[in-house]
Amino acid sequence: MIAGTARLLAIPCLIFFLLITIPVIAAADSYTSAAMWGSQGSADGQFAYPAGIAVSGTGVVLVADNSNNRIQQFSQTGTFQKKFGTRGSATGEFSNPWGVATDASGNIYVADTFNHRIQKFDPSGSYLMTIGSGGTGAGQFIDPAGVALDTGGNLYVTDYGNGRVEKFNPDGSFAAVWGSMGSGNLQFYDPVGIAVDKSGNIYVADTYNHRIQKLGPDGSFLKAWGSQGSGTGQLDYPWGLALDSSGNVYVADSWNHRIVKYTPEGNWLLSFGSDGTAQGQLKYPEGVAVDSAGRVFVAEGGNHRVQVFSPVFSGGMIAVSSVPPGARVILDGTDTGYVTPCTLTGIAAGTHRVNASLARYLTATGLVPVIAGQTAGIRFNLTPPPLPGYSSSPTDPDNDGLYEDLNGNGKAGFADVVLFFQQLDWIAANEPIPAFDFNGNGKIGFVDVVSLFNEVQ
Ligand SMILES: [Ca+2]
Ligand SMILES: [Ca+2]
Ligand SMILES: [Ca+2]
Repeated sequence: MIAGTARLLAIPCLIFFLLITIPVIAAADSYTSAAMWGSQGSADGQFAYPAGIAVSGTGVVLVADNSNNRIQQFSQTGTFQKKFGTRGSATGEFSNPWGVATDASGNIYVADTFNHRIQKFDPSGSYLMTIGSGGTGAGQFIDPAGVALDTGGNLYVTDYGNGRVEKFNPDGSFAAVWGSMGSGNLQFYDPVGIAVDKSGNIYVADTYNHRIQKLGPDGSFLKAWGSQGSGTGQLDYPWGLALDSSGNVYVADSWNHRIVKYTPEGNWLLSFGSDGTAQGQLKYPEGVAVDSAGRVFVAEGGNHRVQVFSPVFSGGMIAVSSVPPGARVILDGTDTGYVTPCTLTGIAAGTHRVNASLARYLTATGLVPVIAGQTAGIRFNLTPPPLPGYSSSPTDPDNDGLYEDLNGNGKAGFADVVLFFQQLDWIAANEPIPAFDFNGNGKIGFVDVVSLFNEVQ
């Protein structure tokens, strides 16, 4: 026994882990202006009070050029590609279009506001259909302002003048109407921006109530946040609203000349922008859209331009898991207080040493390269220490968390049962109990030897 213990101490600490880098976007710390284009006018690439903005799945930027009564299409870097529409009320014509959205096929939906209708176009800008008409009935509008699509291709519209939200089926037929004019829950006062998350929850910029309302997929009231003002948590005429791929909420807080970002639950994360004309400043932002990389596109009604903001990350994240779970996580020699599985946030870019420590299992160590803005993942397979006189750890051939192969030769057999019987007291005193508790009664004893014997027959 003494000789065995001496040999055990001589064994170098074995390391077992898997390292995976997961391309998940971490939380941005701030945003910086990356590009802007446009000026007041009616030439290609110029704007007159641009209102709505959308980024399609194929990456083109569509702008509802409100007072020019047209939709303009750009590349993500601002190269003018095409335009369609002119002032009028015939199909394909507009009267101060406000909101614009695209579906999964790239079809374009335009809130043709003062014509009290939604028009649908194919990705090339050819007219497809008209949805709704002027009025207060089901499926009718007074000045529809915002449009959004869910993952199933259903259309949602903020019916600005009627103070409500309407839903239409993919074929354009009326599906549902929610809300009425007012300031209570599920009441709206001139709502503009609208977006739908992957679960079907509906976010509405309840503009003249200076708040955001969140509805369930069935139109039920979930929560509201915001009040008029310029402080943190306050809004002043929130117009456009968009979601990113994680469901975070971006609001064009128009009269505060800023963009506000919230969690999906409505918790304030950050804001950026201030009143002005310089790059990075905003004037009456009306429309907001977010692309799959997390870049924020803003239609600035007051500056007659589009400005693009890129997320800035000061650090990354490390997602740590282990088998079995519950190990303490030590980062660069300091106990983080977290146990696996967990995610460490705000980690400086560079390589970090991570340890996972669980009572009686061998401590595992790994080096994790962290990239700002990304989540690096590390998973530890924690193993029991070798039995006295053996150099290999026991193994778990069938991966059920029980280590039937006590001598560590990779397979479970009668020799392992004999070893278990011989070292029963040592195992009970030194090995992790769950790894050898073959009958599952929470302790190690002779019955476990019998259970193992029966299992390896
Ligand atoms: Ca097993
Ligand atoms: Ca064995
Ligand atoms: Ca037992």
